[in-house]
Amino acid sequence: MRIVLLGAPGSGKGTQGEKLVARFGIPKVSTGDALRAAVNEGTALGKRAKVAMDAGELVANEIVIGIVDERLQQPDARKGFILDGFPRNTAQAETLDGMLQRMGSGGITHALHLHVNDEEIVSRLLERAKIEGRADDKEDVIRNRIAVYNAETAPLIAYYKAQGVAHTVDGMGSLEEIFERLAAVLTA
Ligand code: B4P
Repeated sequence: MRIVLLGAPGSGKGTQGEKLVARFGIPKVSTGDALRAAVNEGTALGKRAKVAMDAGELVANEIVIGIVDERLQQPDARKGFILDGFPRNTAQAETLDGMLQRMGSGGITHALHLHVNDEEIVSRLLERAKIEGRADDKEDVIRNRIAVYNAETAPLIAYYKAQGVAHTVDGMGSLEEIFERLAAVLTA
């Protein structure tokens, strides 16, 4: 399985991605986690990424594409993978298709779209802000991240529909309920 998780910020991509790793035994690649690690390490790449992340904007395509390209070359990704937070725009999706073609693996098998309403997103992320204190979990930045999602990332649902691999799943409810909905799609 070569899975892409789509959804607004706070829709549960990272949370459900972890559970999918445990159930299906394939690695997860999170561009958000990789970028936060680079920011914490203070690398040149991290410094560039931080400006965009703190504003709730997308980080430059060449940075995230480099991260994913390197990770998908690792042997454990040959048996499949879960991409969490990538692609986030059409250019990234087209680059990913090209990468998979070059690697001789098939294309994306499932694009799982977690659907959650905006008010729930804001409330989840404000809750996370209290626990983790992430710089981009402030209300004005969250609203901008939602706007960027709607403009740049939401069109990917149609992109993957055209490939016949898109599935929208209700992302509201308990973690277990949502996980079972995703697992049902993957085992259908
Ligand atoms: P990400 O790290 O991908 O941030 P996210 O969208 O907020 O995460 P996610 O959706 O995984 O959070 P989750 O729901 O699991 O990106 C951060 C930034 O990095 C972006 O804004 C951008 O700047 C940059 N970036 C990343 N990838 C990029 C790319 N490809 N191109 C360009 N830039 C990129 O968790 C949210 C909270 O909700 C948690 O606290 C969780 O506990 C809670 N939650 C989850 N499910 C719940 C449920 N069912 N009920 C209640 N709470 C729930």
